[in-house]
Amino acid sequence: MLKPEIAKLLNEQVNAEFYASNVYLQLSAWCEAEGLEGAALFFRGHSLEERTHMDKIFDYLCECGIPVTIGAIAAPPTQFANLMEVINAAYQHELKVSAMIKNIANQAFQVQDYTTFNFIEWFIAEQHEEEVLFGKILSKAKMLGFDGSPGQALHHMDNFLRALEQHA
Ligand code: OFO
Repeated sequence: MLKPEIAKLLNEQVNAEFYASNVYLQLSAWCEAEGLEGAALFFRGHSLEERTHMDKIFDYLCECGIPVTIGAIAAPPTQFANLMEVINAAYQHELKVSAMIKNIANQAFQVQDYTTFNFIEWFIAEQHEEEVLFGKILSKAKMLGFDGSPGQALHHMDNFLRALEQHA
Protein backbone atom coordinates (compact mmCIF):
# COMPACT_ATOMS: atom_id res chain seq x y z
CA MET A 1 0.00 0.00 0.00
CA LEU A 2 1.37 3.40 -0.94
CA LYS A 3 1.76 6.00 1.76
CA PRO A 4 -0.68 8.90 1.18
CA GLU A 5 2.15 11.43 0.67
CA ILE A 6 3.74 9.25 -2.02
CA ALA A 7 0.38 8.63 -3.72
CA LYS A 8 -0.19 12.41 -3.70
CA LEU A 9 3.19 13.14 -5.29
CA LEU A 10 2.63 10.50 -7.97
CA ASN A 11 -0.86 11.81 -8.69
CA GLU A 12 0.60 15.31 -9.06
CA GLN A 13 3.18 13.86 -11.45
CA VAL A 14 0.42 12.35 -13.61
CA ASN A 15 -0.95 15.87 -14.01
CA ALA A 16 2.54 17.33 -14.52
CA GLU A 17 3.25 14.88 -17.36
CA PHE A 18 -0.10 15.80 -18.90
CA TYR A 19 0.92 19.45 -18.68
CA ALA A 20 4.33 18.61 -20.20
CA SER A 21 2.57 16.91 -23.10
CA ASN A 22 0.52 20.08 -23.67
CA VAL A 23 3.61 22.30 -23.38
CA TYR A 24 5.26 20.36 -26.22
CA LEU A 25 2.09 20.27 -28.27
CA GLN A 26 1.87 24.05 -27.97
CA LEU A 27 5.55 24.44 -28.94
CA SER A 28 4.85 22.23 -31.94
CA ALA A 29 1.88 24.42 -32.90
CA TRP A 30 4.04 27.54 -32.61
CA CYS A 31 6.69 25.98 -34.87
CA GLU A 32 4.06 24.89 -37.42
CA ALA A 33 2.73 28.43 -37.58
CA GLU A 34 6.28 29.72 -38.18
CA GLY A 35 6.88 27.23 -41.00
CA LEU A 36 9.46 25.31 -38.92
CA GLU A 37 8.37 21.85 -39.94
CA GLY A 38 11.34 19.96 -38.51
CA ALA A 39 11.03 21.60 -35.10
CA ALA A 40 7.26 21.06 -35.17
CA LEU A 41 7.81 17.34 -35.77
CA PHE A 42 10.36 17.16 -32.96
CA PHE A 43 8.08 18.80 -30.39
CA ARG A 44 5.06 16.80 -31.57
CA GLY A 45 7.03 13.62 -30.92
CA HIS A 46 7.92 14.89 -27.48
CA SER A 47 4.31 15.66 -26.72
CA LEU A 48 3.37 12.04 -27.43
CA GLU A 49 6.28 10.82 -25.33
CA GLU A 50 5.12 12.83 -22.32
CA ARG A 51 1.71 11.27 -22.74
CA THR A 52 3.30 7.81 -22.40
CA HIS A 53 5.02 9.00 -19.19
CA MET A 54 1.65 9.99 -17.83
CA ASP A 55 0.27 6.55 -18.72
CA LYS A 56 3.16 4.83 -16.95
CA ILE A 57 2.47 6.60 -13.65
CA PHE A 58 -1.29 6.27 -14.13
CA ASP A 59 -0.87 2.49 -14.52
CA TYR A 60 1.40 2.26 -11.49
CA LEU A 61 -1.13 4.06 -9.30
CA CYS A 62 -3.91 1.79 -10.60
CA GLU A 63 -1.78 -1.29 -9.84
CA CYS A 64 -1.34 0.03 -6.32
CA GLY A 65 -5.10 0.49 -5.93
CA ILE A 66 -4.88 4.28 -5.79
CA PRO A 67 -7.68 6.18 -7.55
CA VAL A 68 -6.13 8.74 -9.90
CA THR A 69 -7.47 12.29 -9.99
CA ILE A 70 -7.00 14.34 -13.13
CA GLY A 71 -7.11 18.00 -12.15
CA ALA A 72 -7.33 21.18 -14.17
CA ILE A 73 -4.32 21.39 -16.47
CA ALA A 74 -2.92 24.91 -16.80
CA ALA A 75 -2.63 26.41 -20.26
CA PRO A 76 0.96 26.29 -21.52
CA PRO A 77 2.78 29.45 -22.66
CA THR A 78 1.92 30.46 -26.22
CA GLN A 79 4.11 33.48 -27.02
CA PHE A 80 7.71 33.10 -28.11
CA ALA A 81 10.04 35.52 -29.83
CA ASN A 82 11.85 32.87 -31.85
CA LEU A 83 12.98 29.23 -31.99
CA MET A 84 15.85 29.84 -29.57
CA GLU A 85 13.36 30.99 -26.96
CA VAL A 86 11.28 27.87 -27.63
CA ILE A 87 14.30 25.60 -27.16
CA ASN A 88 15.29 27.37 -23.94
CA ALA A 89 11.71 27.10 -22.62
CA ALA A 90 11.73 23.35 -23.32
CA TYR A 91 15.08 22.90 -21.59
CA GLN A 92 13.98 24.86 -18.52
CA HIS A 93 10.82 22.81 -18.40
CA GLU A 94 12.80 19.56 -18.42
CA LEU A 95 14.96 20.79 -15.54
CA LYS A 96 11.80 21.47 -13.54
CA VAL A 97 10.46 17.99 -14.25
CA SER A 98 13.81 16.45 -13.27
CA ALA A 99 13.57 18.19 -9.90
CA MET A 100 10.03 16.84 -9.37
CA ILE A 101 11.12 13.29 -10.22
CA LYS A 102 14.13 13.49 -7.90
CA ASN A 103 11.85 14.72 -5.14
CA ILE A 104 9.61 11.66 -5.56
CA ALA A 105 12.67 9.37 -5.43
CA ASN A 106 13.91 11.16 -2.34
CA GLN A 107 10.56 10.98 -0.54
CA ALA A 108 10.05 7.31 -1.48
CA PHE A 109 13.49 6.49 -0.13
CA GLN A 110 12.84 8.37 3.10
CA VAL A 111 9.68 6.40 3.86
CA GLN A 112 11.34 3.14 2.72
CA ASP A 113 8.93 2.73 -0.18
CA TYR A 114 11.44 0.81 -2.29
CA THR A 115 8.80 -0.29 -4.78
CA THR A 116 8.11 3.32 -5.76
CA PHE A 117 11.80 4.10 -5.54
CA ASN A 118 12.46 1.31 -8.04
CA PHE A 119 9.56 2.44 -10.23
CA ILE A 120 10.72 6.05 -10.35
CA GLU A 121 14.27 5.10 -11.31
CA TRP A 122 13.11 4.69 -14.91
CA PHE A 123 12.06 8.35 -14.87
CA ILE A 124 15.40 9.43 -13.42
CA ALA A 125 17.16 7.79 -16.37
CA GLU A 126 14.61 9.30 -18.76
CA GLN A 127 15.14 12.81 -17.40
CA HIS A 128 18.89 12.35 -17.71
CA GLU A 129 18.35 11.43 -21.36
CA GLU A 130 16.17 14.52 -21.89
CA GLU A 131 18.75 16.81 -20.32
CA VAL A 132 21.49 15.30 -22.48
CA LEU A 133 19.30 15.72 -25.56
CA PHE A 134 18.55 19.38 -24.88
CA GLY A 135 22.20 19.95 -24.01
CA LYS A 136 23.05 18.60 -27.47
CA ILE A 137 20.54 20.94 -29.09
CA LEU A 138 21.95 23.93 -27.20
CA SER A 139 25.50 22.95 -28.25
CA LYS A 140 24.40 22.74 -31.88
CA ALA A 141 22.82 26.20 -31.60
CA LYS A 142 26.07 27.53 -30.17
CA MET A 143 28.13 25.89 -32.91
CA LEU A 144 25.91 27.47 -35.57
CA GLY A 145 25.92 30.85 -33.84
CA PHE A 146 22.13 30.51 -33.76
CA ASP A 147 20.34 33.16 -31.74
CA GLY A 148 16.85 32.65 -33.14
CA SER A 149 17.18 35.10 -36.03
CA PRO A 150 15.98 34.08 -39.49
CA GLY A 151 18.68 32.84 -41.85
CA GLN A 152 20.78 29.81 -42.61
CA ALA A 153 21.36 28.85 -38.98
CA LEU A 154 17.60 28.73 -38.43
CA HIS A 155 17.25 26.43 -41.43
CA HIS A 156 20.00 24.16 -40.04
CA MET A 157 18.42 24.07 -36.59
CA ASP A 158 15.06 23.14 -38.08
CA ASN A 159 16.69 20.29 -40.02
CA PHE A 160 18.70 19.19 -36.98
CA LEU A 161 15.54 18.91 -34.87
CA ARG A 162 13.82 16.97 -37.65
CA ALA A 163 16.76 14.54 -37.82
CA LEU A 164 16.69 14.05 -34.04
CA GLU A 165 13.05 13.11 -34.19
CA GLN A 166 13.48 10.82 -37.19
CA HIS A 167 16.32 8.93 -35.48
CA ALA A 168 14.66 8.79 -32.06
FE1 OFO B 1 8.19 13.27 -18.84
O1 OFO B 1 9.93 13.49 -19.40
FE2 OFO B 1 10.28 15.12 -20.14
O2 OFO B 1 9.34 16.16 -19.08
